[in-house]
Amino acid sequence: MAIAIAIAALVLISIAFQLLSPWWLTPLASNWGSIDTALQVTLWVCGIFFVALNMFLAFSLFRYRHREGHRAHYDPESVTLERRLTVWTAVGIAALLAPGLIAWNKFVTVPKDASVVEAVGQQWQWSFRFPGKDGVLGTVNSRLITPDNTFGLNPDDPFGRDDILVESSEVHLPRGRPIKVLLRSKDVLHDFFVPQIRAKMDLVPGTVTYLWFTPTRTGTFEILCAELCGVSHYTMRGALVVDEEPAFNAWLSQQPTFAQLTAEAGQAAPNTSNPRPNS
Ligand SMILES: [Cu+2]
Repeated sequence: MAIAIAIAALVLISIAFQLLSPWWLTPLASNWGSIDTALQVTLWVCGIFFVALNMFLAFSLFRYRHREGHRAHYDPESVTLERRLTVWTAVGIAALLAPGLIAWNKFVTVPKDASVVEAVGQQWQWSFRFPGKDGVLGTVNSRLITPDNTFGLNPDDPFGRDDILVESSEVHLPRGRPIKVLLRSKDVLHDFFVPQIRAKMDLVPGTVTYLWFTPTRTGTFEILCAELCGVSHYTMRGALVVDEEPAFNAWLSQQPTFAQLTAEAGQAAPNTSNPRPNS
């Protein structure tokens, strides 16, 4: 009896916590309403089953409690009950999976007109690279990373000369255009996450991952690393500033290109020396 009351109380407290909790999704700032829909459907399906199953358990404990003169009877199989359980479990699982699959299909299908930006993660900061006027990112190699070439750009690749390098962890993007974010890590696993954008993806050393989104409102949003990546993981934050197109173009035009930075560093361009010729 006490257990039945405790289970019913837990259900009611859980519902109250959900209704009164201040911790809810931040207002959406991208096209990913379908991810919110998937989250809501998951919450509702799990919530309904959580309440129904636990209340049934509490009811059964109360209804079939031990009483003098009552005897349990052995009923090992019930075809009707098993059929119902199978059907309703299948409906529940399908309802959980379907919205996620629809959202995932959109998530992995990048629009052809998406503009590209690269986000580079390292312990414990972000930096960013835009392709420049030619629209193509130059090739990179971790072995080429030096204090003067923090992105590891290949100095012999003509596509890399005009790449725009943002060495601060604040990046600007224009509102209303699809953006493909290429994700590259210099060291360990990181995860690019902007709560208001919803989209997040792991950065995996040795490969390039990606995600895409269309910013739908201007503002400054926090970029987080959502993968425990070392002792200072919590400091790995950045800022995503969504501007209207003219303000974005003005900001972008102030960022240096790889060619400008190498010239500043006093290196003759193009630089053909390999910092580790023997490796
Ligand atoms: Cu990290």
